Amino acid sequence: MTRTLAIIKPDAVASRKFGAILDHLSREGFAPRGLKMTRLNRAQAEAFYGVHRERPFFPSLVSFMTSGPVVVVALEAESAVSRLREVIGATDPAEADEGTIRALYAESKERNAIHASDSDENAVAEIGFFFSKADLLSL
Ligand code: FUP
Repeated sequence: MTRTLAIIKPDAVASRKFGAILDHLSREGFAPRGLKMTRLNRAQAEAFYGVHRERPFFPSLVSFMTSGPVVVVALEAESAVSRLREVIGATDPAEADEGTIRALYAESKERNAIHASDSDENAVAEIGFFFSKADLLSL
């Protein structure tokens, strides 16, 4: 078993789709190990997406990610990182495979419902960004 981090983004929380997304993750075999609702401040959003700092979409992305609450969940599964990337689909929902979370719930390439870690190394860092060891529990 390995771990990954998902963030259900402000679009999906505001539109009350986060429950359906958590259920989708559960049905796909991901076990929650840490879960919280929080609102990112500007410094947190800029740090979390720091790799994109020079990209033209960065200011808009930070503004969106700080626009309302998110639901952050540390998930455990076999090959959790690659499995979750499959389950969420392509960044742009118009390009996401049918039945993926972004195809089902995302509004646009920016307002795309969910974030998922893209490597095991980033998963460890991103889980640590939101959760202390004591926050991570087994069911
Ligand atoms: P992903 O790993 O699928 O979340 O995609 P990226 O790491 O490439 O991008 C991170 C976030 O930046 C996306 F979820 C949405 C946003 N983004 C845009 O708004 N426009 C773009 O052209 C690319 C990414």
